[in-house]
Amino acid sequence: MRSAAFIVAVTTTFSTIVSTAPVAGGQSAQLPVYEVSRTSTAIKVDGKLDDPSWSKAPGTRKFINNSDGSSAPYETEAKILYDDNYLYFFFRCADENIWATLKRRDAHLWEEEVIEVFLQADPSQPSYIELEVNPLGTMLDIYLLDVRKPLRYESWNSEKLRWAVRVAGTVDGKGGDREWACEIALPFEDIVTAPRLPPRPGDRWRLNLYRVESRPVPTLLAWSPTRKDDFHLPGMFGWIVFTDRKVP
Ligand SMILES: [Ca+2]
Ligand SMILES: [Ca+2]
Repeated sequence: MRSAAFIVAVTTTFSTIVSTAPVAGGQSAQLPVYEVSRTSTAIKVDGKLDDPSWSKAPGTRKFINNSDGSSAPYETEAKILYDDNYLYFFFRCADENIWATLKRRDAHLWEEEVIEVFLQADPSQPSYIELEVNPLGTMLDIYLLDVRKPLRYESWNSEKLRWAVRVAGTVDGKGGDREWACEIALPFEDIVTAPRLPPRPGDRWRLNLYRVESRPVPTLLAWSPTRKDDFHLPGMFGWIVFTDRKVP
């Protein structure tokens, strides 16, 4: 169910506009809203945050525990930009022990450490896209027709999808690491349910961003916590709003 109430409050430091969603017990959860700036220069997808556009893009609020919205032990931040052809994501994950082993595209990356993007461009339709990237740079891309009803994801691949990771540490499950980062460029041409492509200022899509941590402590983190042990709850996704704010 979608919330009728949309924008409740605005602050300036982070994109912390919120909307609300009903949750169990008749209470409502606050859903984050991120205003997406438009980049004038193409993003170089190399896992580095050194593009001038990223420095001007606001960060999301810090990721929190998916189960209850409490503050998380690992710092995670994301940024989002768009241009005529792509929706860009940047994740930065502080991590003292980075771990993943899976190297085959579309492997079950969620069983290890990974970041995830869930995007529902038309909230009136049940379909959504799921992307996962692990610190080894392995991609899982899925097109779901409905909740947990994917097209065969080993064969559905976004052809123009680009991504890269950068690791400050070693991906070996041993301590002494600092962080890892991931950059993704998702081509609009694969977001087939979007009401308008490219999106125009004011267009609103549903989105959630997640992080699965395994070592040292298994933890599920979210930008917009679903408050269940389940990421596939589009009604609990946050919102992105495309703006005409331009960054270099
Ligand atoms: Ca870790
Ligand atoms: Ca795939």
